[in-house]
Amino acid sequence: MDPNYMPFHPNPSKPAFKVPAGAVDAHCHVFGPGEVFPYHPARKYTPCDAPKAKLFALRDFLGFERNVIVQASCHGPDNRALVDALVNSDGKAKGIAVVDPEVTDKELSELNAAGVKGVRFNFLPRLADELPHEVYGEIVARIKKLDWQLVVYFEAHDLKRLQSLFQSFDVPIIVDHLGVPDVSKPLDANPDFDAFVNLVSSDDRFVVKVTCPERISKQGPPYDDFVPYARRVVEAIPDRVLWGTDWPHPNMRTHVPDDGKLVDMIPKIAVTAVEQRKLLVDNPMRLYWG
Ligand code: 0GY
Repeated sequence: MDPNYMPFHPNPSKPAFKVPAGAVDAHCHVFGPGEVFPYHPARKYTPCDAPKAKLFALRDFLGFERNVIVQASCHGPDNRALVDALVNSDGKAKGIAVVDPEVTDKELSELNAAGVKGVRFNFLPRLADELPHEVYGEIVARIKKLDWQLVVYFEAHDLKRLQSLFQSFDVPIIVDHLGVPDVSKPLDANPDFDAFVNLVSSDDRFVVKVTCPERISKQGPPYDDFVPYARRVVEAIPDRVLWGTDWPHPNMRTHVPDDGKLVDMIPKIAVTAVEQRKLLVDNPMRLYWG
């Protein structure tokens, strides 16, 4: 592991909030173990090993029933650790892969059979190199045939540049981490976030993950500056939001979150039982197990 990054919380607390039956942690990762599933040679960071058994134990401890495991950049387009977790999950995990433009139809259909439901495009320069935009369009045309979805990871300042690319895609578009807004601004004085909320409210291709307070918050725990931003999106599009732990929280330098405390934030973000059920059960089940 990179020495300046922190491993995941060794001993998370038991959440006080009981998630509804059938809840899905819709954004988490598996890393390695590196001896079995080596990290990608062109990766931009080396994580701590976060193997499937640890993820499944955390799922049970927090009260969740299912996971959506997202391929992170440290494994590049080598989805072997992801597939290994999916096929050993007793049907309780689906996946989002990363693929090369040269991926074959046979490889795509093997990923599909293992439980992959989409691909991720990562637009953060610190994590991945951007491809020519026409290449993204070619990949989307191929995944559409499998009824897959797209997950996009970008930061708020980049939305203007990327919006027309996203709008050219004819598949569900799942936005990671609220589109990474600058939460140091008051909610009512953040035009970039207004533009984001307007976009996702007016176009039902978009689904938003209200995830990652540990990365987005400028204040740190208990991440109060993140809450109104996540709340606004849940209020705007309650049928198109997802929640996840982001375990094992790669690339954290100053602190690692207590996953139990992250679960305890859910009632601040999704206030009513109806909103909580949509966020944690109905929306992810429709998108990933439907
Ligand atoms: C995340 C966030 C991060 C890492 C990755 O692909 C990745 O390596 O997604 C990050 O460093 O922001 O989604 O967990």
